[in-house]
Amino acid sequence: MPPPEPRFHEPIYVTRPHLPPLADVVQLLEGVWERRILTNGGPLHQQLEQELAAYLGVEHISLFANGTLALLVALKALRLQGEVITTPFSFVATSEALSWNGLEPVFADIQEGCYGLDPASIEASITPRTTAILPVHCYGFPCDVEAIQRIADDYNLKVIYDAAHAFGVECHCGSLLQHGDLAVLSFHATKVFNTFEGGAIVCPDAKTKKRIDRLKNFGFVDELTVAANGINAKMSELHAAVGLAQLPTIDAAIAQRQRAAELYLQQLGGLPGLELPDFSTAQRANYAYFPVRVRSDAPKDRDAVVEQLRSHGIVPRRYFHPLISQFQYYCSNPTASPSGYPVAVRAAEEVLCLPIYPDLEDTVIYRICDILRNIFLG
Ligand code: T4K
Repeated sequence: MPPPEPRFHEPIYVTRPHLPPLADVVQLLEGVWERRILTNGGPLHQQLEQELAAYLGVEHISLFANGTLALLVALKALRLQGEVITTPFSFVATSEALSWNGLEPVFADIQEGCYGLDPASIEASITPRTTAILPVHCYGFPCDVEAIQRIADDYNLKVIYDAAHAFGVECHCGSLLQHGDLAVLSFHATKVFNTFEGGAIVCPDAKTKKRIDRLKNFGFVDELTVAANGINAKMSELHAAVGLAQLPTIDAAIAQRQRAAELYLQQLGGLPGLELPDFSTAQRANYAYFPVRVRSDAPKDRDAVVEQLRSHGIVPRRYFHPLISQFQYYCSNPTASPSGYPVAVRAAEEVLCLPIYPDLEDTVIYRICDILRNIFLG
């Protein structure tokens, strides 16, 4: 028997930030107050880089003020030009990072199920001007990394993964973040691991990390030398303190997310027209999102389901509607026509991300599932 219905006094949002114990953050901040090293690669920044690399199972990591700046610098670090094949089914920052680098986004289609770029569509989008591929591990589901790497090798293209959603995800060969030339994380408040605002680039070697570390610090090599057109994209000690205090709590937080996802799967299985996410494509999933599909044979369309949930104080999100390519800024892009990415168009019409976060109560999940059962079973 499900527990009794909760009484909602406040809306239930798609996510709620995971926070470390405040006392642990304050303890770290006491050291900052003593040292008066607030930013520019201070000791907490360095410690977090080391601890994250160890936790994530990668060699080198460079911290950033946010994921968007990390994407900007990752693309810059690879000295790209021309066209970059990317997905329209993502947060707009993915394409904005290309435009800020003077690169042209070329929108290709995604795959059913994992929502990552479709290798066949990537290959069909390659032109003599293509220099790289920018796929997204959408919702933390791994892209087809092997097929994408094969294409990159065949056509001599770089691969930069937007791994904003993929903190802690593992595939059969270890960390998903090891794939591609670079992988970029977001530590925004809404992410599995957050530093309020923050991000990182996973680098394959020390030389690349050095270049990236310089780029995020105005391009300075030393006091007298600026070697590249850099930017200020550094993470401060305050944000690093939040990350250091949070990291020891992350395994438990992911386990809580998994529990919530399993409860949804158990409660929503078999509803006609409602397709549930498949987390089994990762060796270790992070349950960052719980995207369901309201299929065309469902009794109501996706937007009507959103309205009904909202009327009960539940605020899911339609990530990622509209598609990036449908925003006004990208309308004049030659590849913006929806005919080029039918799978992404359908996903943008059907996906609904239900609330999921570590302290989401079972009673709330039961209530959300009751509302959905009423809609789908009539
Ligand atoms: N690449 C991808 C694939 C991304 O998804 C993102 C960011 C990026 C790159 C860029 O990384 P960052 O530069 O952001 O590090 C949110 C986030 O702002 C954004 O980080 C994220 N993707 C995107 C998918 O979601 P919104 O517009 O949905 O945020 P907002 O403010 O509506 O937040 C969603 C819900 O979360 C709210 O309804 C309530 C809750 N919330 C939010 C915040 C900020 C809280 O409870 N507390 C909070 O502090 O974009």
